[in-house]
Amino acid sequence: MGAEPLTTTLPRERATGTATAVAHPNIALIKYWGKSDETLFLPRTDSLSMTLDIFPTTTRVRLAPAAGEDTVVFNGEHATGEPAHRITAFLDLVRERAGSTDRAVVDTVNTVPTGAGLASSASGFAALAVAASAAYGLDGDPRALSRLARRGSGSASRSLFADFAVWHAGTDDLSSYAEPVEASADLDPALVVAVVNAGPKEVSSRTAMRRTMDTSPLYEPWALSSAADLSDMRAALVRGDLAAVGEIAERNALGMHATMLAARPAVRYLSPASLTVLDSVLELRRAGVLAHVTMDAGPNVKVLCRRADADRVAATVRAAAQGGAVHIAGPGPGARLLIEDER
Ligand code: 2P0
Repeated sequence: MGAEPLTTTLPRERATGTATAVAHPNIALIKYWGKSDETLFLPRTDSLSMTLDIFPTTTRVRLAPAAGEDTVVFNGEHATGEPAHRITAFLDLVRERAGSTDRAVVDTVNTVPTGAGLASSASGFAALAVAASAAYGLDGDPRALSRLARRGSGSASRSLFADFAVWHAGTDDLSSYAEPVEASADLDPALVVAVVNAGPKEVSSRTAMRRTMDTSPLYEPWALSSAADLSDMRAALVRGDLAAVGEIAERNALGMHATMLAARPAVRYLSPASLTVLDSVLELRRAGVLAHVTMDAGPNVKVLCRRADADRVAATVRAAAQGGAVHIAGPGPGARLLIEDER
């Protein structure tokens, strides 16, 4: 399972003025939880993820030199408020680096079904970083794009890359970037996404990770153990040991949720329905099916299993998910520019 290079890089003198890029979501198997620098989006720990092959985000950036402000269109609707502000703040960074004052029209189509419970900030800022870099004529090198995407949302740094990626926490803007991680072709994994509650979250991940770092006595022990989890995970990926990959991912995620439960006040994302899905995965394991869970800043559960077992795992968690949707994903492609003909 090789890392797919970005298919197109554009030298600076070739600012295109208009560019369209596509990127996919990623799910962390070793979690990012906590920042050492909130302005630069430097994480406290390294993290490692699998890019998915479902629910791409496609983003077109068109420079509008005559316009007085940026325009953001999200799934055909004019965006305002915080979502539009985050995109304008990101474009300000791009303009500063490109030495440009041109405003832009950003048109984003996100294919995650409403309520699918998969965050779109990772695929969204990865696609925006690639499209905006081309439109404004910035460096299209994958590392530069990963560093830039990080400034929109930390997890976006990993969606630049196909299959598995590690995000090095680093110590400054230059040293904090993601890159592909070696994994055996024997792994052949699937992630079954069980949507147990698609409602809006009560505490944003940004607020929750800050509170956890500031108040949870379990945070530092988890951060330390996460470093060990990451090196164990890398070795398991190389030897194609999906059982070990799953075990490590599950303990890392449960540990992250433990840090939040010990925060003051506690942050609890897992619901009774999440725990019912967790129990159904334990049942699968007792029946000899290789399956492990990971959960993010919400109640949905993702189950890592062999691709050959994905339908069976999906049927089991669908029954446990109490009417929630279930999606099956495999390892997905890296972010890339679209050539005009593809649109
Ligand atoms: C992750 N999550 O590694 C972790 C695990 C949620 C739990 O990255 O503040 O939207 O924009 O950098 O990337 C969600 O946080 O946060 C996240 P910001 P982001 O996938």
